Amino acid sequence: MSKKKLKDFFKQSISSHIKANSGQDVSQATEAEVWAALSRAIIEHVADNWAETKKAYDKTRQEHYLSAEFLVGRSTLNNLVNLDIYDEAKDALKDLGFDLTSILEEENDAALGNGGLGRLAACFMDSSATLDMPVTGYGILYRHGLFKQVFDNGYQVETPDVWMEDDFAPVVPHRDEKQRIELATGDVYAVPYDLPITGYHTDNVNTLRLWKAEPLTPFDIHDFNAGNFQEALEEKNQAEDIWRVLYPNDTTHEGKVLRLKQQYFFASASVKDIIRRHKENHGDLRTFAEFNSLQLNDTHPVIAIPELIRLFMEEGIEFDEASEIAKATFAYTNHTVLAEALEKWDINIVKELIPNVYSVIEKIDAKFRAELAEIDAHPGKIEYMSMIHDGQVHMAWLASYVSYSINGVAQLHTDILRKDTLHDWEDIYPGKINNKTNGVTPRRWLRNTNPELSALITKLLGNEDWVKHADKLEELLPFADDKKVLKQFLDVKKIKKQQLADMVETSLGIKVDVDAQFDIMIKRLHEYKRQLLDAFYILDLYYRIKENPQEDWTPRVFFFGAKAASGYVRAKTIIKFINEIAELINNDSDVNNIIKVVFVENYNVSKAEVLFPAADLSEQISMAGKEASGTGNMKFMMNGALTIGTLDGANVEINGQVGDENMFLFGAKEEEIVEILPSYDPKVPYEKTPGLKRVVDTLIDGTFSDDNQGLFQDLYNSLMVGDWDQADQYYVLGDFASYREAKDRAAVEFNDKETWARKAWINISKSGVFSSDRTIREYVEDIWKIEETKI
Ligand code: GPW
Repeated sequence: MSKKKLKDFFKQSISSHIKANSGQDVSQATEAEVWAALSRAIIEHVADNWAETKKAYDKTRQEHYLSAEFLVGRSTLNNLVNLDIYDEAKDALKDLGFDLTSILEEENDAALGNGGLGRLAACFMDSSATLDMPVTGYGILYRHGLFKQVFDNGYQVETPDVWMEDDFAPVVPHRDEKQRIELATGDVYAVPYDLPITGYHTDNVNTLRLWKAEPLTPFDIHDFNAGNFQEALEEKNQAEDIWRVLYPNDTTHEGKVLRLKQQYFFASASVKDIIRRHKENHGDLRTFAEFNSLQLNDTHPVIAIPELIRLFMEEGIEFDEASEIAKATFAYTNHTVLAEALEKWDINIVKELIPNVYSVIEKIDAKFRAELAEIDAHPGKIEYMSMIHDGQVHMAWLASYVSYSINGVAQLHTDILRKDTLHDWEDIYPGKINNKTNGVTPRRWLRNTNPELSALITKLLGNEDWVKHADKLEELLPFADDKKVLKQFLDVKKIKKQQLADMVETSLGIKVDVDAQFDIMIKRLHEYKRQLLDAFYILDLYYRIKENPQEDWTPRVFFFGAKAASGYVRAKTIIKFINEIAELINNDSDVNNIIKVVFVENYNVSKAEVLFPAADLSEQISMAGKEASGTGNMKFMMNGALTIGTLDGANVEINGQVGDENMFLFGAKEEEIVEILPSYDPKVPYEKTPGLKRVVDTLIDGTFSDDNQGLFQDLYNSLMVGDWDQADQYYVLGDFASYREAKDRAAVEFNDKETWARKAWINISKSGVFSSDRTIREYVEDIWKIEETKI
């Protein structure tokens, strides 16, 4: 279509969607209505290709990506750029009297995920579509996504995320493809809502299928007629509970019945949908594994395994054959080695909610035990590895047994799976465990959030091919010695820092200096990620500046963004502690022209899009061995920030790309931690490291107030009291000296702008391998065995 025709199409389509929805002329519409109409116009624009893509995929082997979370964020800008219709949409809106940029601000984030795991799934959707791969995502259309965070006197308060009313314009329902879900508490329907997933500069349009629950009947007419209005709506309420809200836990497992209900609900709906499609397209259920593979994003969808076997048995296939098909169908991704995240369900919960599924799990368990006895495995080992033991169903073991592939998400993480978490599985099924280092989509995280840097890259490389072939970023490397280019990079960085500064001033009323070093730590709040280490550093720096105001201190702004799970008291205490530090520093005129602390409220994907491009220094400071991969580390790198980090997760691979000289490594290594911890006494660094005692003691000496709730005392105790496996489990005090040395060095080096820019440029040039396109290609080649299917 010509540019003129496209623009006319958008004008016409937006106008008529507004008329149809509100009975009004576009000139009367609100910006929110225009955004919704634009979303519908985009769907109209891709509709034919979308249908054709589905048809093409139905003829071939397909991958189905099951995930309880898809942290999509906003879609519209991404779609306009991918479809190469940004200018036409902008011009169309201009003619209609609207400004595209402010229309795009109307879109609420789809916060259907907690953090890294959910955002990874969203990046995978983008890459699969861009690579024309037959991949469909399946999840839940949560009515309320991750809670909205507000600060009240420095404390985190959670409020519901109201991101959609009764409908959400970018998704389309397919009521004809609804599924009936069998629950002991009463059956419900699962109705699919499809979000189109556009790829960058391709015609293929993939699908993210999100399920909503509905009652079988809208209300009970007999109860209603009898005047029992509550009872009349009971079934409806039960169904709505299922998709009401995303559980706010990141890397911790809570054995709540409703959560199992959610998991079973979307797993069952997805499996039924996939089986239906397979039957329609290929007839014979016995060819299922030839045409379908299901990737389980952590253990959250693992209940799909017994469900698939159960459904096959209902179709007359014997258990043994059905389980062999399942073994050729499922693949499992593990995202953590933290024990508290490995999902286990009390037998009674599973039995009561889904008795027929439970009896299949028992069969799988028996088959596994028999297979292990066959190879003379030690009885103790069999017991430990079995899916059912100690009164619980062990989801990770169920996944590990049945899946034909188990993958970790960064090399170090996979190594730890092999040697620790899953070492028994590695012994018995050598080769099953494999690595797929995470990646992030360069469309959202570079091209769209940093158009200024993208324009510079495109100018230097001569075209935009790098957006689809991120390995081409390596061709930027020679410019690391080009002073003019480095100057241009610094100019871009300043623009991005100004944009963040503006956001912070508008939303929090804090003014920051864009020439200061922007030091940013954004991720979920968790003890293992060690926001506390950063906080102690800042507080120590504050005291050092107070003592020596005349020294040549590098101006710095320390940014945080983090949500804590609502029930995770200690994490919430750390938020309060950082906010107390911010109060102290930002209001002290002796220091606030040198350093400031900004805790960005309600950190989410849209705020991340402003934060990543503005960073000079990227904080990746987890205790070595704990962060499976990290993906924020990759987004910072792509945008030209230097990493300060431990050798953990994908930091190890970032280090492999850029070398020691282009990042700031510190802290104990994983193999050292293993040696140190058994005899570790945090009181030793506490006493010995100059300055450390002073900052740790602020938790108990009245420097800060937690309104006498004992929260800071508990945090202090978590560091200082108890045996080695209790006191300072995450080695905050142990790594403090090394962290301070590295961060002081990063501050000094920042003063040499050109050297800093050169290092940042090397980081950008070497970031191509962290494109999720690379990751998806590896899944495709090694696990999924699917083929590019271009329409
Ligand atoms: F516990 N991750 C996450 F493993 O964001 F399931 N939520 C989770 O519930 C889990 C893991 C789970 C993260 C990892 O912490 C992070 O290191 C990794 O980069 C990310 O998943 C994507 O693999």
